[in-house]
Amino acid sequence: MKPSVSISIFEAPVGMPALFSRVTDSHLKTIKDLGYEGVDLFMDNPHSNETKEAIQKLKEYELGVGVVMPAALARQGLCLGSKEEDIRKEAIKQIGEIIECTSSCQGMVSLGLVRGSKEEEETMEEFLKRYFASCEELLKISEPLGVPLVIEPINKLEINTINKVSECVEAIHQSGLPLYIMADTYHMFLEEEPMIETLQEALPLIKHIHLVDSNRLAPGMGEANLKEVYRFLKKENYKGYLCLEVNPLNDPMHIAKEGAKFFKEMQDETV
Ligand code: LER
Ligand code: MN
Repeated sequence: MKPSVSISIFEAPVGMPALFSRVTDSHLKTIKDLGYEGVDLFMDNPHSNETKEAIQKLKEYELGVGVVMPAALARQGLCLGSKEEDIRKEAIKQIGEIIECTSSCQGMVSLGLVRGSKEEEETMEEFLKRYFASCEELLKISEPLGVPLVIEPINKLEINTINKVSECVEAIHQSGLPLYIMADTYHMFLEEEPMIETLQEALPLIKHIHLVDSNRLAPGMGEANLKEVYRFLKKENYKGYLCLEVNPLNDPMHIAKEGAKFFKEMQDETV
């Protein structure tokens, strides 16, 4: 299991769970020195110089890229489940370009907030039909490039579709598409305690995990039993990233250190 942190290429707006804002030498040095092995990357424009430099710098520091997150596009109103065809098409175009960029750093791409919310008067089936039609378009780009697409269940205060990991398992099976899950324990804490049973069922589809406490801070800073989650994943031989996709508050260094302390303690325990 590989510990990692979230970082944004652009200046992260308040409320975006990027532990570090901007891919600078000093941030990457801190991440590396604290023993993290990679990052999840908030990306908006795959063509910008900032993005190209960020990918280059991550390679220099030998930090892996777990998942690239296009959440900023959702903030601009783009979503893959939109009823408005031009919005849906534009979302497919821009996320398609992010997938192409991600293939240069061996990451995966998240289809989390960018799926969007369903209209009040429509059924979930109607929404999911449009969303999975968009995913099918994106798979035509991602599959030849070997970039897995992961769906993140997100709590209902942020979005009204696929709030639970268990719903995500069912939706993926029904779609029949080769899509995977990115589980986030912060959302799981709000939506489906106890987590272990759900994780157990979803494990064959889970490719990535945001390991975040109940208050969206580092493991050990809130109320979720993440030691139990860690021990379970270790026992199940999960080999992916455990990413601190957390709020920086005003002190990202402190939170990064708290996360590193948690991982050190857990690694020592299971040697
Ligand atoms: C959304 O709340 C979330 O957890 C992030 O992964 C952003 O995409
Ligand atoms: Mn997340």
